[in-house]
Amino acid sequence: MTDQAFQRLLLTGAAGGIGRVLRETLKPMASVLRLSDVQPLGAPRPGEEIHLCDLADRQAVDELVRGCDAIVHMGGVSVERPFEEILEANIKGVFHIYEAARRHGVRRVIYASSVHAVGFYRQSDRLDAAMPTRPDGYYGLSKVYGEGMASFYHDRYGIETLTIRIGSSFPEPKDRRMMHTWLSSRDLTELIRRGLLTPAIGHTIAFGMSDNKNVWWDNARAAHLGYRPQDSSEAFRDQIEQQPMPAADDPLMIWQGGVFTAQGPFDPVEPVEPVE
Ligand code: 15L
Repeated sequence: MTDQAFQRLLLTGAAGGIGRVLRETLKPMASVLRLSDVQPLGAPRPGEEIHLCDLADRQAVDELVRGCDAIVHMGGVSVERPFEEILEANIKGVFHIYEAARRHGVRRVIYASSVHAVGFYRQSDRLDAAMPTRPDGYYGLSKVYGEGMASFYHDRYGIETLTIRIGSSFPEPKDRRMMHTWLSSRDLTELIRRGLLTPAIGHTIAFGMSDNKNVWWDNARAAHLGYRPQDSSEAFRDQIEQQPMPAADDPLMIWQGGVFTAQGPFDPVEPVEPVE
């Protein structure tokens, strides 16, 4: 696979934790890396373009996508939040991205979905990409919506997408659950590279995990990508096992989505008089 495969590659969410890493690691793939976020991104470095952009603004996203060959869509709200916030950045946002891709002839998208699209599976369940989604909140629901968007724009318009259900992409796993879900930045970058460069991927869904010892997910349906993770959470086992063991009924120990399954509701409920 060749590097500098793209003239202009768009990275959304470039100010976020993952985005800041990909700003460095995806640069070799394109002559110009166009970066966007609602948060400041600093001054452009050589070979970069900076576009501050609210994903909820359809016109602004249309301008953002114009002139790009491919899109790595990491932008949006990345945690559980009230529905109205998720609606703007994630649900409208992903529609605006695909609609702009269609209008400007972009043929390939990498879509950052999440473990939270399947967060209400138990940790004892084993999943592949064909199993039904089980979102664990509004955030997870927005990721399911985005996966549907990717499927529809492929079937209707031929735009190809690698949907990555990202587990936990941090420098290190933070707790026992992340021993299963951890994805190193090196492996994430490689998975994105495969998604951008592998011919004829249609709409492929891959679980974004490193070569961890005990995993919940089977990536056989994404085998055509040839993704071979290099890192493993095992390197952090000793330090993670020094943490106190959570209670057996802690969501962290039961659900694939961990604590996200127990967040909300966000609207304070007025006490209701019992009906006689
Ligand atoms: C996600 O989707 C979040 O964006 C990230 O912040 C982590 O919480 C991750 O899932 C996870 O559940 O580990």
